[in-house]
Parts: sequence; structure tokens; C-alpha cells
Amino acid sequence: MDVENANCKVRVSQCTDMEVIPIKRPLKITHEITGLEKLVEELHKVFSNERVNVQEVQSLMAGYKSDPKDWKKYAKFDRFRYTRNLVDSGNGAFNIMVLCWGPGHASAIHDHADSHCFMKLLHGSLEEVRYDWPSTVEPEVRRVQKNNNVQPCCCSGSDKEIVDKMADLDMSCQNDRCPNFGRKIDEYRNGENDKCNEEDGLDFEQMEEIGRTKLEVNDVCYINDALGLHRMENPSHVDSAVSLHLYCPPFDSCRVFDARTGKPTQVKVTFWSVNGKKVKKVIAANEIVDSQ
Ligand code: 2CO
Ligand code: FE2
Repeated sequence: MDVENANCKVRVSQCTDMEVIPIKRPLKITHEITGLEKLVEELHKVFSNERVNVQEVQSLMAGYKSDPKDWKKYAKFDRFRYTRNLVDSGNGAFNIMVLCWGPGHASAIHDHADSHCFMKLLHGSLEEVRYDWPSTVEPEVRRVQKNNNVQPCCCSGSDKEIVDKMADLDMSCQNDRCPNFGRKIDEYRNGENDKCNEEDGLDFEQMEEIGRTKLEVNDVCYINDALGLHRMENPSHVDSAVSLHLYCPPFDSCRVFDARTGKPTQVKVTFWSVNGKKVKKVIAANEIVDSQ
């Protein structure tokens, strides 16, 4: 199963048979959905099913043609940073929000907390820069994939029982991100060529860029932790940008990463407004009650 047929009702790490084939092109409109309200209604219908394919959500979002009169009540800007404005909390299955980016505003490099992330550009333009995970941080989805594949790494972080089994089978390390990749486990165990330990002292590394996409109005794109990390930026020094984001399952915290060291920090994600009303104090995503 590829990414497009993965079930986005469940966390990314639960989509165990998902092949990590990035969806390269931003999607364009195929069949039209009139109005943002109608889009939300259609999303509720789709998400009432037990299984929802990534491509179903993408096509729905692509089908809505951006019209400022639909989303201007959610478009609330801050001078200093991008804002997150909740449109609908999707009966707990998803949440959908409008993000407002002033000139030059950008996000930190971040993950998506094992959720599926869909994004559509409503106004202006945005640049998405993708990064590989730092080798010092393992996302849940890779941990699950590794345990399912029994093709693990020889490093100390791996399950000892599996490493023993690999040694018995005279196997070499299967993890191409490991400095011992391709070396026999026994060599590692006997202390020869022990690059894992040599590198133990290295707890930082520059983050590696793996792709860049410019998004124009009505383009739709998708990311999850299996595809990597990203950073969004409004490259214009003059114009603002507005984007529509859908996350499933919804999450209330994620990790941000230092580009120079790869060091992660857990942060709460907050809303600037809910249902078009500015909240007095910026509120955490988990403080939302489903009554709006
Ligand atoms: N994920 C970021 C956020 O929800 C925005 S970047 O696009 O996914 O704040
Ligand atoms: Fe994001």
C-alpha cells in the first residue's frame, strides 16, 4: 500500500503496510466543492467511516476553490508570528484550521506527532522545506516499522534479543543510517570497527534538507512523520499568506528541532482564535470543547 491508500483515521505508525512514497506534486482541483462550509460538511461525512484514505481527503481539499469570503472570519494575524485559527474540531477524528502568515513569517522545523497532515494554500504563497529526521531521534513510525521488519540496527538502541539473533544468523547491520551498516554483528560485538560507540559522543548534527516545494493558491500537499520533517515559510517580505490545515488524529503537542544540532523540544500547539473568535489567552489545542 502506498501513502495515498493509507488509512488516515489511524496514527501513521499504525499504517504498518504503508510504503514511504512521497506525494511529490501538489494536487490541483478536480471536482469542485462550493464553499468552506461544504468542505467541512463533506469531511465530516468521510470521517464518519471507519477507514479514510489519504487520497480521499486530498481530493476533497483540492475540490474546494479558495474564496476569501469563506475564510476571512478565521484570518486573524499577529505581527510577530503565524497564527493557528480553529475552524472545526471534526468530532474528535480530525481538526481543521486556518493558518495566517505575515510577511516573512515561518514555522520552526517540526514533526506532526504521528498524525497525518494535509495542507491547502488559500492565499499568497508558501515554501515548504523538508528535512530528514536527525539520526539521534527516532519517530514512532520508524520504531514500529523496524520492529515489524526485524531488519534492525546493531546499535545499542536496538532490542538485544534481535541483535543476538542477527549475530547467530551471521547477519550484518541492516540500518543504512547506522555507521556500522553492512558490517557483521560479530565484528561489532568483538569491538572491531565499533563505529557506533565512536559516534556516541556526537549528540548533534546539522539537519539535512531533502526537498523544497513552492505552494501556490489552491495547491494541496500532505506530510507525515514517515516522510520526514518540515518547515513552512512565507517567502514574501510584503504579502501575507493564508493556508488551510487538516490533522488527523488531532494533536496538542509536537516536537520542534534546532536546524544546527537536530535537538528536539516538545512544544504545545495553540490556537489564536476558535470559530472566528479571538481567544483572550492563546489556548492549547487540547483545551477545545467540541461545542462550537
Ligand atoms: N504543522 C504546523 C502547525 O500546525 C504548520 S506547518 O504545516 O503543516 O502549526
Ligand atoms: Fe507542519
